[in-house]
Amino acid sequence: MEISNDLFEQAKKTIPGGVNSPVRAFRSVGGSPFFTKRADGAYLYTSDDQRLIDYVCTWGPAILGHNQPVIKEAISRALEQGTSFGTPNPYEVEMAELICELVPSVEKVRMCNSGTEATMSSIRLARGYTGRDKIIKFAGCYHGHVDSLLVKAGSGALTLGNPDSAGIPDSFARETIVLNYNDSESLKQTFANQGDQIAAVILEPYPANCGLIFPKNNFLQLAVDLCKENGSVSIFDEVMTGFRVSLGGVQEHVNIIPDMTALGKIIGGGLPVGAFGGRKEIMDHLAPLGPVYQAGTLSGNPLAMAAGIAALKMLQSTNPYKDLNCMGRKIKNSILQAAAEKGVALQVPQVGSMFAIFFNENPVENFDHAIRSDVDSFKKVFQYSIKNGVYIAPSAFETCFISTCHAGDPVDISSQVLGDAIKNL
Ligand code: KE4
Repeated sequence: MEISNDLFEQAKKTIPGGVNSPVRAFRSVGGSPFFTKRADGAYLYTSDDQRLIDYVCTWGPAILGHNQPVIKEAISRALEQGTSFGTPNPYEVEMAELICELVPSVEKVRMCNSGTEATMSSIRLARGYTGRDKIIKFAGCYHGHVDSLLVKAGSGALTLGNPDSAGIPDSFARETIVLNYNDSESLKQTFANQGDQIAAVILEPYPANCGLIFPKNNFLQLAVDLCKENGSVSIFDEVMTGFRVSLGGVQEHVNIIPDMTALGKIIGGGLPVGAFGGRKEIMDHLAPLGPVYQAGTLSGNPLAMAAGIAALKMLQSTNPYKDLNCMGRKIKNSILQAAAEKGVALQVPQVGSMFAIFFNENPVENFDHAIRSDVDSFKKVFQYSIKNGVYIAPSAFETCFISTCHAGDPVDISSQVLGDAIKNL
């Protein structure tokens, strides 16, 4: 019996479903999850003594690879001074200045402890700033487990087949308008009908929680412009794409600047962090300056700040984005090549170090297209790949991530294995 299986049975006795986050349970890809003993570079080392090339990268943070020496050194240096102070500390200022320097929309930023906190606080601030209640989100976008955003959500919710979670009062859901991503007409119409009630539009600029989807027909600029015209707040949820697609996120990549941005993952260097920032006049509505309350015991924690600063500075100095994109293209092309040989219809949306695999005849431009993809074929590819040492996201409705440590053998081996997985269908 594999040790991971024993551990999973044991975990299930005290942790709901045996996991601390649902998507880790492998529910949609079958089998039970492996347990990781340690991680290094591009690899995870499991309790069953398997070495896996990791394309989940702890869901995004590990863009510089696992166990990154520079980040580790920064954490241990900070650790010498203590773990948490509950007072302002110099690291917070350095982190805030870095984010303001690198993310075009951010003039002021507040640190928190997860992407969920970042998006939750962003929409509360937008509501407080505008005095309005309605929020527009898009089907399939996942913004963390925020009550009013767990409506037609992606990621784990979609993976488990319940994009609308139980426990959300109708009164909350009623304040959330759900539209189709890339549907410019419905967005225009909604603003025409009730623009003066809309506090904010929140969107993943590149939705990556229902596979990976790209904007078309200037959809992002339209969302930002309609908000400006109607006195609403545009919020880019760049928790995943921030510092991943480029140093300044998608907003820098496409030069479309929202009013506010939610961040997380990479800015924690692997430790728990979130952040939300935007225009000064909006951010200054936050307590203690303004009437919108938001707080956090461990917000700006020195260890997490030190780790995140090290990660951002390393990304700034090495600028790995071209190389990451080359690796992404190599994997994409090998999968497409194998699919052509096999006569299998699939799409491989890829940007930089992010890619997804849709078993779908047509390009996937929104949630409805995504859920028509063949998840059984995805499951077979997942199972074949993991048996051959390659771990891709355990859901057809997630995105895979590449780190700087994947260069060379890891990418070459993975391209071969993923290609073989397709041919083996
Ligand atoms: P966290 O609260 O999990 O730190 O961040 C929530 C969040 C917000 N916004 C976006 C765009 C996100 O992708 C996420 C979280 N991403 C998922 C993976 N798709 C985290 C994995 C998990 O839930 O275990």
